[in-house]
Amino acid sequence: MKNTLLPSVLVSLLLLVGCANQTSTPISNSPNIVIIYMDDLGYGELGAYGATELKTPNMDRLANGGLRFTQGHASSATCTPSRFALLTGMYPWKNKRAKVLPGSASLIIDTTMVTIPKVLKSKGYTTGIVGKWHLGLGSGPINWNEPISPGPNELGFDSSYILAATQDRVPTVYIEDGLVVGLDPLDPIEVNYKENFDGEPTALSNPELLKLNWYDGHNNSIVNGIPRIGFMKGGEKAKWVDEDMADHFLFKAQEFVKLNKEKPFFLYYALQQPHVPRTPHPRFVGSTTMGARGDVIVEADWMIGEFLKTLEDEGLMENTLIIFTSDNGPVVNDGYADLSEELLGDHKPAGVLRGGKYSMFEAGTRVPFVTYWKGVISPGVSEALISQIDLLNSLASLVGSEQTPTDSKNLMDTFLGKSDLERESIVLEASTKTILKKGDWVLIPPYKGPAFYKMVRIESANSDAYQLYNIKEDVGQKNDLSKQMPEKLQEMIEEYQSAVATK
Ligand code: NG6
Ligand code: CA
Repeated sequence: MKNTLLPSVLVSLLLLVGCANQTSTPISNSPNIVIIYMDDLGYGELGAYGATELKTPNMDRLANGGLRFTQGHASSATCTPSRFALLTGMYPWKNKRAKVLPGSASLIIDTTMVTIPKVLKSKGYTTGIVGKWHLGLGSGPINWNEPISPGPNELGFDSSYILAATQDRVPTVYIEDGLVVGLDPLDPIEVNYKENFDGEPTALSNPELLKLNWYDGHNNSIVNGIPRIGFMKGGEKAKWVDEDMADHFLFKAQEFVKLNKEKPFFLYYALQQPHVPRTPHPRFVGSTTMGARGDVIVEADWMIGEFLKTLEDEGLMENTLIIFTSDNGPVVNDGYADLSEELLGDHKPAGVLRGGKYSMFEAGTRVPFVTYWKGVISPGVSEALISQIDLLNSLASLVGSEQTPTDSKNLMDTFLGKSDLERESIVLEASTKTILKKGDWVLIPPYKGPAFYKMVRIESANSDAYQLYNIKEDVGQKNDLSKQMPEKLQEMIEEYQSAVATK
């Protein structure tokens, strides 16, 4: 039976219950669920979030046709920890291994842990991931020429089509259900993050082979003329074509939907844009005046539009909850000389917020966050403080599964726009440091380190003293109130200490 068709008796019954409670149309408790997860997309990059220099009609369609959260947070200002928290509902700072990982890292989620795909699978969902993983693979040194396990398929995903770490880290191959796609057994893959393989070109030894220059780091193996982090040998036929990656993932995401449309499905569609290296397909090159970074955002927007068309063509729009968000805040120069900084113009990736990727300031974790469900979620804006960490128990509640005792709060009614319930507070992480956000207040404890990350040109928020901000009155975090408001400061310090003590 098609999951959009409920037996008519059940429908009438549900309608009756709905009327008795004077609520709107009753909702299905097993809609398809899609998480569209961007990589490094900032709070200010969507038209719907105030961007004027970039056109994002498809992301805006979700944001304006759904519920647009103005205080939706990733759990961390970098990728791996945010993705860990998204899937497990656990604060990433509780897992020492939840740090930006090399491509050779082993899996950092214990296979006994509860995850979103496991919860949904237990309720009959078919579950899949397409796109960026970055949570490690295997349980020791990885042999890329044999089935690689454990990975997403051991954490509740029925199918997986992933890039292991990041687009800038080796191995630069796709992995489907634990197997490198297109691998020629006569040309095995070797990966090393410490030293190069004899005679293999690197960005330092053979700069003439580069079509894109490195700015910081990124000077190891060269693949497709792009220098990467880490060394790789072999696997020639299996290597991805960077410019085709977005189309490739879109195709896989569409294929997953078409294959699984008869039963409820969960798809984690983790796009690689606008993370470095930014490699727009030629048809998107020059689609903005901002160079590669702007062009890949437009490219990603187009992909999302095509993906939505597939849901429409398959008649699934009214029965699919879409969650759109990003793993951390924006960065313009993240280690490649791709002119994104020079060509940025008036675009403000972080919008009105201070900081960016890696930063403890608001733009590190406050990201675009939208819930969209045609006919069920009324278009609107919510100022509720929510986090991606809350999706685990919220989705569990939606599908009638039990709550997991973890850091995830059931805010499903808020995600559906039926309530203003929000988190009372949240501990956010940036580059292994933690801060507290509670109500209108943000406390940033003292941390050693540069106040400004020179290479990426982002303010870290490191300081010798506590900082206190009222983000309702001062969203740009310009006025540190720690000296003016000693009592509030003390209260927040105590809250922070007790929040990080509860392991
Ligand atoms: C940094 C990389 C950066 C990016 C980041 C991870 C350098 C100089 N910088 O170490 O380019 O890959 O790691 O980004 O190598 S994340 O979004 O996956 O967290
Ligand atoms: Ca990221």
